[in-house]
Amino acid sequence: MQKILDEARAKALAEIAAAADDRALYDLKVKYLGKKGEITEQMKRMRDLSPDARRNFGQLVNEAKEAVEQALEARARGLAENKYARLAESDWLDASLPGIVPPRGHVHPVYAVQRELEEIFTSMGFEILDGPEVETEYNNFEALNIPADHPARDMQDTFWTEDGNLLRTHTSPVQIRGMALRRPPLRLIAPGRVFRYEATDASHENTFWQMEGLMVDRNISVAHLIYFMKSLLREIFKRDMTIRLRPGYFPFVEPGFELDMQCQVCGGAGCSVCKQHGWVELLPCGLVHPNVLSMSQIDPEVYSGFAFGLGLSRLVMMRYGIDDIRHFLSGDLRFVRQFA
Ligand code: FA5
Repeated sequence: MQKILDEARAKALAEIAAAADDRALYDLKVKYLGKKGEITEQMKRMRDLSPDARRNFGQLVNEAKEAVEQALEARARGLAENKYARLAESDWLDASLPGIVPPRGHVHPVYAVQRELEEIFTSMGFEILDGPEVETEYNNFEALNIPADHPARDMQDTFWTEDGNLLRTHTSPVQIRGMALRRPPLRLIAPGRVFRYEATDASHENTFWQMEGLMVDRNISVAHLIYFMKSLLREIFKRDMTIRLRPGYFPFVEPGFELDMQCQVCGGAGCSVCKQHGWVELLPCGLVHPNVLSMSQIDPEVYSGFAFGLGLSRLVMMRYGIDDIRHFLSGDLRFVRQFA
């Protein structure tokens, strides 16, 4: 009996030492220590022995059982260590490597300049007003002294909606909204998108950005207008720009002016942006027409005001030397990324 036990113990230890994985180890545990395992079977035989022999043999069986249990544990630890060593070799990580930088967006160049303008004007006491892109005919034209049969309606080709409204052709209707919301003295700017039904070229888009400016108070004159326009240009370009002021006609201002800037794309030599003239129309302006004040229930005998309608898209073109306005809404990321 002892010989059988010794043989079973030796075989178990050898097989456990050679077990290739956890599954094989489990099978060996069942084979030797399970209910019908080879060592368990030896225990069952003890009942046939005399009390003395049973005590001796029982001790041997227990020793064999313990030896097999220890061998199983040791092999399980060895297998686990091997597994982690292999994993560390095949699946390693260098914690000192730089991480993967996620792509980061940034604002469109038009909005970047718009934000700068908003800061400049709010620091001078102006408030920022927003208006809807779908406007009423009244706000876009009539309240600006452009009645239905006025030839000035042809100056801005219009997208009409089926219900008689329109896509605003300029930011000037926000002047009207501002005067309905606030009583003088008032100072406001209104940046935003405007829409015109017209053919596009290097300096004309059907969708572009403008920024309206309006100041109404007692004794506002052309001197105020020029001061604020100069401040705007100085802050944006950080240097003196070559500009010219000439008379301009807009039904909602009197007198009206056109402020042109020497083309920054060609330096004034002539290119497709300035149509070979060397000058770009940028900042029309004037003193608010008394009719416009009256229609907004502001007494033109008491108050006067100035207004300007900055061509914001063109200002951004001049600032960065962009040679085609159509880049702005092209959706071409190579263009936009240059301003990151
Ligand atoms: C107006 O829109 C007037 N509302 C401006 C104004 C406001 C005058 C207040 C007086 C007082 P105009 O149509 O000229 O004016 O447009 C103003 C500016 O927008 C132009 O000087 C130009 O810089 C820009 N602009 C006009 N049309 C386009 C276009 N199709 N594409 C890009 N920019 C344009």
